[in-house]
Amino acid sequence: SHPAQRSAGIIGAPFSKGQSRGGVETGPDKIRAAGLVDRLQQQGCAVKDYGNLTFEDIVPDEPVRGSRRVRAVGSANQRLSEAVQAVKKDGHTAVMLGGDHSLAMGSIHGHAAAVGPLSVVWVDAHADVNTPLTSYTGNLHGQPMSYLLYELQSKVPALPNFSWMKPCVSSQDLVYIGLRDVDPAEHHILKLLGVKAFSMSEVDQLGVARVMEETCDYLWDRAKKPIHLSYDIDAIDPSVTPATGTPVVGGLTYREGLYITEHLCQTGLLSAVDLVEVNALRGRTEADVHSTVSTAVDLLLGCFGRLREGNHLPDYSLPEP
Ligand code: NNH
Ligand code: MN
Ligand code: MN
Ligand code: MN
Repeated sequence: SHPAQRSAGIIGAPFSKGQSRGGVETGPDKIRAAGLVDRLQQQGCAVKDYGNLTFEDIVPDEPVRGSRRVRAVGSANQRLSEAVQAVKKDGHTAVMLGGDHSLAMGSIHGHAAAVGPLSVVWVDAHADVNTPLTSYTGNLHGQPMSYLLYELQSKVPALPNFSWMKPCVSSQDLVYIGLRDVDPAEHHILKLLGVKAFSMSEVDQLGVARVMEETCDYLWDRAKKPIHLSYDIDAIDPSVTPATGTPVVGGLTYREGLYITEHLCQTGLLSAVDLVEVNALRGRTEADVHSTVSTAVDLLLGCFGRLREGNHLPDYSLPEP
C-alpha cells in the first residue's frame, strides 16, 4: 500500500529569542542543507519551500512578568501564524523548521485559523505549559501551550505584541509524548486539566506502538480532526540528538521517535508539523551535530510516508531485459 503522499509546504523560522542560547536560529538552514527537500521529492512528495521568515529586532524589549524577549516572540509568532495560514490555504501540509519552541504558538495558531479545531500531539521532554507567572527560567519556549489552551486563559497575563494571539486548543485535544522534565506548576496544570500524557514511564510500560494506538483512540474519541505534530528534538535521547539547548537523559530512542512519525503519517490526518530546537552550536563534535540534524530530517521524512520497510513510487515498473 502507498501512504498518503501529501505535499509539503516548508517554512523556515530562524528564531531563537524564546530561550537564551544562540545557534537554534540556524536550524532551518542546517536541516535543508542535510537534503530535506531533495529527499522528500525522491520519496514522491511534492514540496514547496517558502524560504525563511525574517524577524524584526525589537529594542527595547525589557522583561515582562519575568519573561524575556516577549515583544520579539509576540511579533515573530504573529508573522509565523500568517505564513502558516498561507501554506494551509495553498493546500500543503505545513512544515515549520525552528527555531525554538516558542514558535509553536504562531504555528498552531495559524494552523487552527486556517483549518479549524485541531488535535495536537506534542512530542517533547518538556511540557512547555508554564505561564509567565510559573516559569523558573523566564524563557518563552517553556510556555507556548499556556497561551494556546482555552482552559488556561484566566491564568495568563496579557503580554505586549500578543494581542493577536487567541487560544485555539482544547485540553482534551492535546496529547504529550516523551515527558521527563516537567516543572511542578506544569504538573499541576496537566493534572488540573486532565491532559493526556505519555511520559517516558508510559513509553517504557506500554511500548511506543501502544502509546500511538492509545493516542489516536483518545484524540478520535470525539471527532477526527486535522493533527498538528509539534516535535521538539529534545524528546529524543541526547545520545542520538545531543545538539539541542536543554538535553535530558532517558529519552526516546531513534526508533521510537521515528515510529511516532510513521504512525501519525498513516492516519492521513497529519496537517502540520513543527521540528524545533535543533541547535548546531550545542553539539560538542561535528558528529553530534550530524546525528542531530540527520535525525530531524528522518523524522520529517517519516511524516511524509517514508517507511523503514522501503518505498517505491506508484508508477514504478521493473526494467525489461
Ligand atoms: N520547563 C523549562 C522552562 O519552562 C524548560 C523548557 N525547555 C525546553 N522545552 N526545552 O521544550 O523553561
Ligand atoms: Mn519544547
Ligand atoms: Mn523540550
Ligand atoms: Mn506498489
